[in-house]
Amino acid sequence: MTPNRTPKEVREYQTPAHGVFFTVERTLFKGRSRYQKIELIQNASFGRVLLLDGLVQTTDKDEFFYHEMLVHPALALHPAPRNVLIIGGGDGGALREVLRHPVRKAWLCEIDGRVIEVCRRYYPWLRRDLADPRAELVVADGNDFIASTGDRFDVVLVDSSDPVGPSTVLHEKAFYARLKGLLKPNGIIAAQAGALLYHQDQHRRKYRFLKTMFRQAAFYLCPVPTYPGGMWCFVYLSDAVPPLKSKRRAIPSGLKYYNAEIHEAAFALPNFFLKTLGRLR
Ligand code: AG3
Repeated sequence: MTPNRTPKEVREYQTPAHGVFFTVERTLFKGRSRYQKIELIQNASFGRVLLLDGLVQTTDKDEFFYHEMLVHPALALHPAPRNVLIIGGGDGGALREVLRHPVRKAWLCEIDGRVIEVCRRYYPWLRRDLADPRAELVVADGNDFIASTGDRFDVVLVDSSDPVGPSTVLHEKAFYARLKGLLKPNGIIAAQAGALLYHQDQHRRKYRFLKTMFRQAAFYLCPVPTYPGGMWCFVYLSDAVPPLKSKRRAIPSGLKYYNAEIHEAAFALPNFFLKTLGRLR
């Protein structure tokens, strides 16, 4: 008789009563930095799975949904994206997508050097891309970096964690005001904004201030199967370039999710969310 052994697993509680789990084939890294708990495990269905403080950040199987949709809507619309800043994104997925475009320079500003160290060891794209002469790694708090940098950016991408907990500051008005001050003419910001199903109050609050700050402020969506609720929100912000029906530069080849039709469709929002945003009564 085979003994009935429960396999080792990691879980994310997406609400106190619901969540996802991954059985652990192998623990690649488990440790604590001064900022957070870092776990990288190997799972038979999803490949490598990175969790920070128990929240799923990146899985091999579905990271492209998220990273392509964070990066390409803004990068494809900007007429000439030369300087691009990524805040967060220590796993390098966003940087990988940015470098598919003919940018001059991409800054990766990640607060946790330990995350970079671990990801560099296990994600070949991060090793490759950090060696790209266009990439500059800055290990710093995004808020401090944007307060002190003398550079200006065509596109800023915010690849932060959830709009609750330690990342809360990266979802607030003061942060967006500072980001806006760093944009060159035609500048665009795209930021991950949290779960469609779970962060409605934060979305309402955020939309209220964003639409007073930017001529173009829009939420857009894409599925991320392993994230809470399965459907994820992003914001698109610009004073110059509307998100829809703008002229697009060539879309890089070889993408797995993003295309011209997905772009237009991503800005269509369900009624309950339009109500949250005050765009439907
Ligand atoms: N940053 C957003 C992850 C949020 C996921 N939230 C969660 N699992 N509760 C992703 C970093 C990937 N570069």
